[in-house]
Amino acid sequence: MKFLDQAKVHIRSGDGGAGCVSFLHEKFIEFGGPDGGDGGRGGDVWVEAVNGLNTLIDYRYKQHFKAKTGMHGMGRNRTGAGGAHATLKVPVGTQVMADDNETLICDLTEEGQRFRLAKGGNGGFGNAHFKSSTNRAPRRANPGQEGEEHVIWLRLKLIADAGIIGLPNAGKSTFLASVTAAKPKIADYPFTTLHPNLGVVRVDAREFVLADIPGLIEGAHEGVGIGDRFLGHVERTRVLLHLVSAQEEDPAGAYRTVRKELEAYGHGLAEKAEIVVLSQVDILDEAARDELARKLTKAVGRAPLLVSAATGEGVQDVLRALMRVIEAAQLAEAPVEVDGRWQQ
Ligand SMILES: Nc1nc2c(ncn2[C@@H]2O[C@H](COP(=O)(O)OP(=O)(O)OP(=O)(O)O)[C@@H](O)[C@H]2O)c(=O)[nH]1
Ligand SMILES: [Mg+2]
Repeated sequence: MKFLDQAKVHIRSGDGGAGCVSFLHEKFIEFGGPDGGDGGRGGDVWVEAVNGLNTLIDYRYKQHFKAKTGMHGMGRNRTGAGGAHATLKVPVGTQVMADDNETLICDLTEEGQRFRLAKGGNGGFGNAHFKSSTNRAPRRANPGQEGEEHVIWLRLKLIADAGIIGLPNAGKSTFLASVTAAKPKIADYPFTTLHPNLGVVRVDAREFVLADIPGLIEGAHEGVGIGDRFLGHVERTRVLLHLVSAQEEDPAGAYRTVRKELEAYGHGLAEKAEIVVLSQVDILDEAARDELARKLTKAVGRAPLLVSAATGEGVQDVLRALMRVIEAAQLAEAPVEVDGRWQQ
């Protein structure tokens, strides 16, 4: 199963600067020769893989990248300066495809890897270039060559940073839909979700990838229901978002059922960081909320966050809590320099 984040981007390299027509005029030099300099080269468009980006979300906000035009040549044989390059910074693992979205242009698998997507136009020759024995005072210069224009696709296979788990109908897909552009199916019957869905969450100018999986029920680890088939998708996440619906009469029991399945499944799922949330709280009044929160606190050992994906209440707090865990995990994994050597 592939989860793709993709973005269509328009790029254009810079035009070359024009060559210059100029003649040397000096008081005691009778026949000043042509001295028009060449135009500068237009800037290229590059793509570069960098660390610290997980998604292509930035390319949903900015889709046009243009390098600068080269400067025109000038008299006294001065060549114009080259135009500035434009560089698309993308996460490691990004593939660049041609405008058919099929032909691979480059595959950026390592940090720092760069590829030139569009070459800047050459600068035009100034008239000094056209001087010859037969034409000692050429009045011609070339315009700069035009830059290249392309449409490209950026594609990135996403790996979820956070996974939403819970019983069927806990509101997992609703939560995902309320914080990302993902459009999972939502309905009031169990097992609405048959495949995991992914979305990109943006919170406080940072971003992470959130996955929603089918609901878990008792016996899921033995293949009851369908949730177990997809637990593998949350194995590589850094944090679990465990939703317990406020519609549950026994929230502690609902919480324990899911925890038991995680433990039985193994693969480190039970040891993963977990943010516990009482979801759909908009259906309850104050007293009922307190009651359910108290029961859940007892089962979990700490107070749950109270959230309603329907009204947005508490949602930002959940996203921030997830982001904190993800960032801490990323920091712990980042290579550090010890005695001049990089350690993983
Ligand atoms: N009032 C209210 N209803 C909600 C909220 N979140 C979800 N629901 C409703 O609860 C039902 C189940 O929501 P889903 O998001 O499909 O639940 P799920 O956990 O993805 O369910 P499965 O995919 O079947 O495991 C739907 O009818 C939703 O409209 C909420 O915050 N408030
Ligand atoms: Mg669902």
